[in-house]
Amino acid sequence: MNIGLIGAPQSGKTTVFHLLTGTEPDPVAAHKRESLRAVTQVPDPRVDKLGEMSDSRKLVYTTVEYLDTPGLEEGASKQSWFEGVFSGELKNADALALVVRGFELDGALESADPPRDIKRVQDELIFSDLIVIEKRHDKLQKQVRVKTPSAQETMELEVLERAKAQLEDGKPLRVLDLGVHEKKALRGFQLLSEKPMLVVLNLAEGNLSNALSFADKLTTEFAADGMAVIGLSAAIEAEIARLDDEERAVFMADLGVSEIARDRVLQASYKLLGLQSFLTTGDKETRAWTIRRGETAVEAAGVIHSDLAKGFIRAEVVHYDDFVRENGYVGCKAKGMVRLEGKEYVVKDGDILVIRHSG
Ligand SMILES: Nc1nc2c(ncn2[C@@H]2O[C@H](COP(=O)(O)OP(=O)(O)OP(=O)(O)O)[C@@H](O)[C@H]2O)c(=O)[nH]1
Ligand SMILES: [Mg+2]
Repeated sequence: MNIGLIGAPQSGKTTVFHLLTGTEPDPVAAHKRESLRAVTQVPDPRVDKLGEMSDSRKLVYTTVEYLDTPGLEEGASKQSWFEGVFSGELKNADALALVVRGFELDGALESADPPRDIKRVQDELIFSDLIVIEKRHDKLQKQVRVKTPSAQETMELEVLERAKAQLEDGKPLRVLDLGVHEKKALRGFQLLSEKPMLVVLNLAEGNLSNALSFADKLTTEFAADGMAVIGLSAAIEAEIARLDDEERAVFMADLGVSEIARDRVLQASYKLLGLQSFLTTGDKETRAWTIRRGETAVEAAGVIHSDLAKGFIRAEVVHYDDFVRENGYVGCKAKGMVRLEGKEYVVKDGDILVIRHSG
């Protein structure tokens, strides 16, 4: 699963990339203008808690990969942000995180204006998709003029027309209501405005708590476009990351912030991908595993090991909240909270599973 960082030049993409992935800036790599990729763990307090309860020797978290592409070369300002050499990499991403500059920058051509930048990038995404859709639409239309279209082609043409209308209306494809087959018909085009998108508002250091309510305001403003906005200050977060626990508490209290934004962004982008976690726990290890919303017990078993899916008999399921409340398996079993579920059981976020299997 990977998330591509996008945004206007100098909006703070690379700063946010290093912050989210815990990597250090490398001046040599930056100079080479190569894209950066790094896998990072998604923090999960449930893993920590279960690990403690089970006295696990090892804790394993889920992961997400981030991708940062270099900004445009100087003088390339007329080029669309998404038509450059790195557009292929972005088209391959499962989701996008749009970094928006909320701080004033010396030498910048324009002052910070987050709503303006969000709209601009959104328009760029829509424009880029429109080119792809129109091309395919024209080609298909020519074909159906000379020969009777198959059912598949008729459906595709219909979907393309709906997508085109949506884009011409200035709206992203992510909020177009499509069925499973229609979505599938569009998948191959790797359309950018269809990808889930999180906005990371990179705010100025001063007055951070006011700034965070600004992020909430923007979330409301852009809700209809299917985006969520999270505010942070990459500069402050980078500093927080360098402090020890005690200093960190003091520093955060001074600023009036209660949470590390890095964790919020990582968790939000995980959810944004339509992902959720089920858990396994024991003295050997406590681990969070990734599944998509709606996946079943046998699919979850397959994530752990294909043999578990093949030999699947039943899953013992107890939810994390019950597990903690009853202080572990013994208490849960006594209250009948450990259920036996079959293959088709839809796994919920936070379910703790034991797979019973043959062989
Ligand atoms: N004051 C302040 N400056 C920041 C912050 N985040 C980034 N910057 C500065 O903004 C400039 C651009 O940051 P980058 O992270 O390189 O931005 P970018 O989007 O990767 O830039 P390109 O790749 O060139 O498009 C740098 O000078 C950073 O030091 C922030 O939170 N506060
Ligand atoms: Mg950069």
